[in-house]
Amino acid sequence: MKRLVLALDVYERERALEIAECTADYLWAIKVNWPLIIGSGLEIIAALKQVTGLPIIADLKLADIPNTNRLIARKVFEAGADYIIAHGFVGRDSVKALMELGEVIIVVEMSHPGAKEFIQPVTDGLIELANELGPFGVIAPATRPERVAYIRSKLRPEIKILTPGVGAQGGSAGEVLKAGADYIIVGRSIYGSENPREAARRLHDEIMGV
Ligand code: OMP
Repeated sequence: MKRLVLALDVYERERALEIAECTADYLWAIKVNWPLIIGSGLEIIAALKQVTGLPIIADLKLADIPNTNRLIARKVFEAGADYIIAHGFVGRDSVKALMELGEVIIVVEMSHPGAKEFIQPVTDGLIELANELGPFGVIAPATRPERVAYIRSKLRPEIKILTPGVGAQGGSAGEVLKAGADYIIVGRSIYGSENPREAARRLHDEIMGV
């Protein structure tokens, strides 16, 4: 089973399409974040789907009132996104508004050091929110496998755990998968490598070996 998500955080359309095409064999999905959308426009979603045939995760980390979340998400799903990443701390009404439009992934804890300041203290509440609403998945930190194990122990088993932070942020794919992650999200270690296809293949092999 493919469990690798490419975080395609480049600006340029041609570069994005080239990297996506040469790594697609090893990916489950491609994640598109603000850098690529700002650099290449929302149409990049359809172009990536056409070139790779893979699901697209729109990582906008939406955190607004229900109406604004809805206005944004409608356009993003219309553009072809299969999943959208949203913050849960804004409250269940804001997340529910998105879930009426498509598949949602809720951030329950982030991978950077600053996540310990405000997000980690409310992770338990965010897990409860996810258990109540039943999104496709949650985001949890590959940089803290022990937190992924904790989140897995509290989360309904059918809700997937997607973990960024492998490679450039110091996390290990093997460790976080053993801790209970379903998918790993990797950006710079693939798109910043001299040979993105080879970097993706190595990660894929590591995943298959777990
Ligand atoms: P690299 O650090 O380059 O592998 O990229 C990680 C990707 O995951 C980037 O697109 C980040 O915006 C994203 N991300 C995190 O790094 N940490 C998080 O806590 C959450 C995300 C995310 O939601 O994808």
